[in-house]
Amino acid sequence: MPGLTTDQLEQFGHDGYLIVENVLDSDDLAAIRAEYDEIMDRVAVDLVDRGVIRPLSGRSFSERYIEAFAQLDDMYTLYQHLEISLPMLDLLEPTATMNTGPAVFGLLTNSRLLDIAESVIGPEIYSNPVQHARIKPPSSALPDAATDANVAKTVWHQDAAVVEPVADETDTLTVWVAMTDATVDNGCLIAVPRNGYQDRTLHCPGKLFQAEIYIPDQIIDQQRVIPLEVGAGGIVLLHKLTEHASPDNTTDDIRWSFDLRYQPIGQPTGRDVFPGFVARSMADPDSVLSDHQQWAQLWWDARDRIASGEVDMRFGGRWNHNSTQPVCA
Ligand SMILES: O=C(O)CCC(=O)C(=O)O
Repeated sequence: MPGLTTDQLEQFGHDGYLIVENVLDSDDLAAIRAEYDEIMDRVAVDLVDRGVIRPLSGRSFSERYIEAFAQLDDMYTLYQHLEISLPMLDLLEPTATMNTGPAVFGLLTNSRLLDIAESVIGPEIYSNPVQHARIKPPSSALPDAATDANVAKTVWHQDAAVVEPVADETDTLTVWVAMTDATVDNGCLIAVPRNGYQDRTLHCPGKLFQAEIYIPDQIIDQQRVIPLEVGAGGIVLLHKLTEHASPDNTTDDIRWSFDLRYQPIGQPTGRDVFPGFVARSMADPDSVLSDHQQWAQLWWDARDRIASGEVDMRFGGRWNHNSTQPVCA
């Protein structure tokens, strides 16, 4: 599949978002679903053996996920096995886990995603480690206090605000991949079109977790908010300054997506305790990381370095000065 057309690029430049349908094919989606089915089965067996949950009766991933979720007090018990990054906690457990499976690596290095990324950022492509799996059960199945954007609604923010200031000039592109249809009802992305240039908006430090920074609702131009619905296998591109969020999932099924980020090689990622890698390079093809095991090992090594205190997580301070602003109260 070729990259973006000139019209699509122009639209992206103007609006700060672009919906592209049918980017992943059914084999791509099936590989990821199979990986997640396997994880779900493995984790469920362990949780049942330990008496944490009752055996699951659901057949599909979605049914089993919702059923397991409803029985857990702590979402991380299950979620940490499904997320594709480490939790942004100051104190990371040495046993913290995540999914670094081959299907996720296949997604990060998918040639159609890279063709599209290349249209925007050029042929020297680095996979930025700010990446997440979001598997959102019906909001009715969530505990009232659940605010984590991996499973609950996502507060307003710009992606340029979630990284360290060292990456302020980095040309990061967010590629949001729909694993299920994303609709208004199940909490698709919503965004404020940029209309060309826009700067960083004020963000407040997160209330429960410092890392969950947010733009207060009252400074979002609500009249201009639009939903970004897209079918399973489609993607949404976001400019790093585009204000976006996602509302509650009011359906009775899951809303599942991955958000990945790409940037030109050599620019700071803004989260350098986590590992990125060269995903495509015309200038130095030998530098491309194509071995899944090597990539996975980068993440486990990062976990060990952070958990042992060899490196600090070092995140989240950049918006703390706004905590006394009335708008952040
Ligand atoms: O999927 C979501 O709910 C939020 C995704 C997001 O904020 C992002 O991709 O930056």
